[in-house]
Amino acid sequence: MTQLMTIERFILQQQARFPDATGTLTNLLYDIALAAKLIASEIRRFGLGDIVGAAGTENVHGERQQKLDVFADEVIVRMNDHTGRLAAMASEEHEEIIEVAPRYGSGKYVLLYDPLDGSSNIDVNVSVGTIFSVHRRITSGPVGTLQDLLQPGRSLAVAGYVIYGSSTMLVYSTGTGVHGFTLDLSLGEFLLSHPNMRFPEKPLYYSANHGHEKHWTPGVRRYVKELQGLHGTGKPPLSHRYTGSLVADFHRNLLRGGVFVYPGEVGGGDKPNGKLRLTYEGQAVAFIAEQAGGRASDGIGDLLDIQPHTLHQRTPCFVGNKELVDQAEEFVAQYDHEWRGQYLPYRQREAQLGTR
Ligand code: AHM
Ligand code: MG
Repeated sequence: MTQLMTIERFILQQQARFPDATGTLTNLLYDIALAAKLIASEIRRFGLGDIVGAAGTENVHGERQQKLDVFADEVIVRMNDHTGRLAAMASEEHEEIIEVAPRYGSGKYVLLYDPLDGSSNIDVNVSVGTIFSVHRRITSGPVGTLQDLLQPGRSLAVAGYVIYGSSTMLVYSTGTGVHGFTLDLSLGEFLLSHPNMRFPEKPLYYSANHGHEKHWTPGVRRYVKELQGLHGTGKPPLSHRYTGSLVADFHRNLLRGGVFVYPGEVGGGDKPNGKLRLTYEGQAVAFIAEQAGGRASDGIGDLLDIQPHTLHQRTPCFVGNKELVDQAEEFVAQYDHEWRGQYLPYRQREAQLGTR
């Protein structure tokens, strides 16, 4: 009989390769996998909840969507706030750092997450996701601090995402490749379905919100034309695919090859640093991309090298096959001189602070 590789078994095997490991990270990953199962189960029931709710409540649609975000957030907090594994957390749903009570011990790690990314897609039955990243704690007081949470992606211990799609998948990396697990509903277990995920050499897709094109810089516009094969270089065009859920777009591009583009906006656009949050969206996909043979950039340099200054700061993001991301940087360098200051204010600030 073929041996089923559950996520627990796989993580334990990985841990065995590091004799000094205490198992904390392993258990933290179990906690996240369990939270993912609970969120997946609630998402599956969501449509039915709507029918039930429609009987008595006004405006159930909006309220319910709100509740699913909050539900996902609460599940993750409750699953992790008492285990002694974490010193602090940060979530898209919380303006401030989520402190972990000192009575639960001061854990060695901090967790950053977006509990339900792509939430505008919940109502219309398009895939959504959970994104998470884990840093080793760097301070030593009784509770974790912002300093522990604001570290460059380069020093991540774990990053991953869960996609709630036609099936639920958990994809993660601890820095030794990227591994994907599919939730088997009959067993209630995540089973290894995609070991050692790598971007295919020949990319098929690019993902970008073309509705914002008039706010793109000249470099980004030219870059996207290049992706469309319009520069007469003889390269085959990439097809365009965009869902508005980062996890879904990134996951498809990881499996089929491609690049996700959310640039900074200029010329009256209201997103000078793009839309993605650096710490719990950008860093996580960047870490996974690199581990899968790809990379991520903010258009100027590696996204993993950016030192965050605030929990919810945004970053322009080009992530996917390495050569496609390299190419984005080339176009920005060649055509966007006049925009750089406006386009990437926090890079400027970093330069002023001398942190890069
Ligand atoms: P959210 O965290 O509020 O859901 O926003 C992030 C999402 C990403 O999943 C997605 O890539 C992006 O927003 C889509 O933005 P837009 O609708 O501007 O294309
Ligand atoms: Mg989000």
